[in-house]
Amino acid sequence: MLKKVIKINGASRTLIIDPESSLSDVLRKQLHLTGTKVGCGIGECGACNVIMNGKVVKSCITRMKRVPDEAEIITIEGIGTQDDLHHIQFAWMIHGAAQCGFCTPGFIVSAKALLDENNNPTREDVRNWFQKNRNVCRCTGYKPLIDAVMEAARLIRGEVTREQLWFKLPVGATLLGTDAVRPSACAKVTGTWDFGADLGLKLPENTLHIKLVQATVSHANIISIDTAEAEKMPGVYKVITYKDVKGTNRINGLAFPSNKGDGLERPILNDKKIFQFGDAIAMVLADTPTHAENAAKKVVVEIEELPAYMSAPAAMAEDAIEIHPGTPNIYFETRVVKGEDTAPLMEELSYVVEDDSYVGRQPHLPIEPDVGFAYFNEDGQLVIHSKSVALHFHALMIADGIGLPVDKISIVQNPTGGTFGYKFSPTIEALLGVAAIETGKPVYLEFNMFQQITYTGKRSPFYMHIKMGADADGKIKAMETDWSVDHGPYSEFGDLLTTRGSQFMGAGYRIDNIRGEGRTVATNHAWGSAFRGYGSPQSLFASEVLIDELAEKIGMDPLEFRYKNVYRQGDTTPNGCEPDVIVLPQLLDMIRPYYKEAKETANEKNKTSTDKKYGAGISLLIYGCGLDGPDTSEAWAELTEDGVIVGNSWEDHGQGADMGTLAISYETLRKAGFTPENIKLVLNDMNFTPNSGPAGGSRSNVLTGNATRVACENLLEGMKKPDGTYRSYHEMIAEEKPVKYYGKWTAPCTACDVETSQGNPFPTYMYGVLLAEVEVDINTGKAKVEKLVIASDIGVIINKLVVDGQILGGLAQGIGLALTEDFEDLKKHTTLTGCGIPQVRDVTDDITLLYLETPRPLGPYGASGAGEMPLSAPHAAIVNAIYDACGVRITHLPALPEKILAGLKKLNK
Ligand code: MCN
Ligand code: FES
Ligand code: FES
Repeated sequence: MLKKVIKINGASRTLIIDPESSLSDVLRKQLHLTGTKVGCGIGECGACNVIMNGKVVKSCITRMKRVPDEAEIITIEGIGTQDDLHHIQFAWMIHGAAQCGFCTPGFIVSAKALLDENNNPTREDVRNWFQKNRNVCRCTGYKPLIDAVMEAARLIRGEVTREQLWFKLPVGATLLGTDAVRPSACAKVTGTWDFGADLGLKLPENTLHIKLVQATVSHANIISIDTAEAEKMPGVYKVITYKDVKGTNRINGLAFPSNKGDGLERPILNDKKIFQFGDAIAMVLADTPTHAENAAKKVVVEIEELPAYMSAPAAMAEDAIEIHPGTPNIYFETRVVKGEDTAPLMEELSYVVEDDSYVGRQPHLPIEPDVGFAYFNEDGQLVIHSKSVALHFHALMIADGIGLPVDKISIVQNPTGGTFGYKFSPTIEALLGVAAIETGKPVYLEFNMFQQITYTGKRSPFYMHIKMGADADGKIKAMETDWSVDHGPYSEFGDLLTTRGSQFMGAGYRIDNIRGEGRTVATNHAWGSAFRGYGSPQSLFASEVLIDELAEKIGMDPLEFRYKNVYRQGDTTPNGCEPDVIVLPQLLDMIRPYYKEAKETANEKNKTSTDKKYGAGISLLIYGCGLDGPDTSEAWAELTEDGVIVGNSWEDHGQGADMGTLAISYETLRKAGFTPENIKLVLNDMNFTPNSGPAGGSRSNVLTGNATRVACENLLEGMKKPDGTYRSYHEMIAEEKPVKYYGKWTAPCTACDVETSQGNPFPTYMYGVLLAEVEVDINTGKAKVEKLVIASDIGVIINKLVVDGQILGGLAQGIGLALTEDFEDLKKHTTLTGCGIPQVRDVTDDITLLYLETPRPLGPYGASGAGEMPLSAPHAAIVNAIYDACGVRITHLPALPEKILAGLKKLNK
């Protein structure tokens, strides 16, 4: 042990510390300064940045023995408080720079050190600074962060005042489309928004720490699990295996009726078999995390290794054994039957192209690793706190498995540091449930980044083949599609995902005749979970790249070819229903001038440039809002003495559920004179908030927005007096009128038939057209996105800061998907950097956002969704631009330098 005196946030503190412990542990665990976050834990993300003696340091890798005596350390808590914000924190709020907020303290601390040195930086200086200090953000696309630092610098220099910058709402005016700051922003910028690991440090003393014994192979029979040695280790309370699980020990994957499996193949703790790397085989519960970790190493698992099928083609091979005995590896099939038979048509059409394509296992890479805890409350109910973005679904999915009736389970969403969809599936909820049931004590489980990356769901790779035919006039007449979805070993939502192939291959264009067939395949690579865009990034990549190939064959410009074929009034989607609104021609019109300029600029540059080649490409971006068919959401609104409390389970990944709920409630309630300050939100606690469905499928703004609107309308209806004015709270009580009103909204939709894929699955869609400009280094094959322009129509904008952030963040993930991101190699793709997360230098600062706001007939106040559209096909525009630059057509992502280089070599032969 070491005694050290350190000055923390201006105060001298005497600490007794383990010299080997990290500064972040001492700050968080000994000093309870939980504003400093730990993401990667290995010096890659900057979430833990603090200032030490004027320099930014990564506290997760700074050993206490290296911290000088009397060191002056500044953490986020020392920069400003909720009552006394620093200019940087203020600027962060007004630029919507904190989405999930997990990276926020680390960035703000880093920015403080920069502005202390130089209060007049250029944007490039700021970008270089964040690059140098390895600040990584997965939500924002970085641009708002740079905007915030530039604004803070202006404030520091006294060129503007906060008063001038703060959004002010004229009395009674609408909040829609404004830059109003989300309610959680202040807590996020001050480091007081307690994420799961922060709350974990504040749990009662008798809390047990869980560590997992995980599979180190991808496919095996389990012969025995020996826990004897582990149970004798210091501090161990219990070692839990499948034998201890009171229920069926299976997660319910909510399989479609036509799924050949029962959806019950995912064990909570593996019993007979290991299905993938990282599978949880046992849980060790101990008094400290270290004791649990040490004991976990002593559990002996005897296995018989089986051949691992690490891709759909491998698992579909004739000689492949069934991964789940009794269920074929191809366990779900769907078809598209629209219009006439396509085979004879293809024979006759003037222009026919076909190609294979592949979009891989994109990792979600939130900066906050998975975390949660559970306990029994005073009513004997099991309460699980996690990052769940599907509270009611998850309770249903784990109830039988852990052996409790669903009404004895309550899930609460902790403040969440991004999920991008991986939390649409339960991860640690059932493990926590089993541990709490087995011990009767509070239990806590956190993943490190390695576990987050290797053992949470991933985007499911699609192997696709599309054939498209156009007539002599350049009108698309027929399409044939075939796709195989590698969904990993667990079926949950794999059938639903596979139907996305039928919905989004060829989406955006009038194609009257389609035949297609898709299938879901069990493999031993990472289990498939939802990822932003959910099947549309795979499907649209295939069709949007092929559209360029078809345009080339016809000899038409890709933009004009799209213009000729996109939905017009009366046209139908691949599912045979009319789109909600017709906006693609207008969006292409908006992009056209930028596109022409981009092409000219690229041509000019290419005339003189030899080592670098430049190009421009476009793609359509489309996604539907909702779970297919008559999707439903619920909310409530309660009148109180002080105003209105609005309750719903609009789970917040970081996208801005709080802002959406507030703006939509206020838009309804302002008729009765309520102000945003009168509206209190109660979100995401099953004991208080109703079933609003999951925050997936970009459905919440439409579904829960509508349910919230209806709840508030019902309240106003209840408050209405015969003369049209509204009763006060006291009048309502005096008249014995109810003060709490429920709202429910169901989409008037029909799910697609799995045999034809015909139906009307979504109440609204989101549309975009993206222009990407790239530079390709023809010596290295490295492609760089230089500029993006996106024209979006997501209906009426509820909050401008939020939607700008959604679009910028989604595009940044699209750059990653196009060029670097993957989770394939279990040795290499195990860190944020190894997985190719875009850093600030990888995401262009030159992004233009254009909007068309076409009101949606079924959206709340005309709004559609926003979250997934920007990631539906940006990678197609980037890949189309790479082709335009250098003639190499990448059809299998990511477009790594070696692939481009190989393509260039082939061209030069
Ligand atoms: N919005 C708006 N105006 C519109 C449309 C939407 O202001 N016309 C706002 C909404 O109020 C909401 C946000 O945009 O705050 C996204 O709305 P919506 O598209 O309905 O999506 P959900 O609220 O259902 O959120 C989920 C969606 C999905 S599916 C993923 S995955 C996702 C995403 O949003 N993951 C995210 N955005 C994310 N953003 C962050 N920072 N982190 C994630 O993990
Ligand atoms: Fe320290 Fe990532 S750099 S947590
Ligand atoms: Fe940066 Fe979420 S706001 S990681």
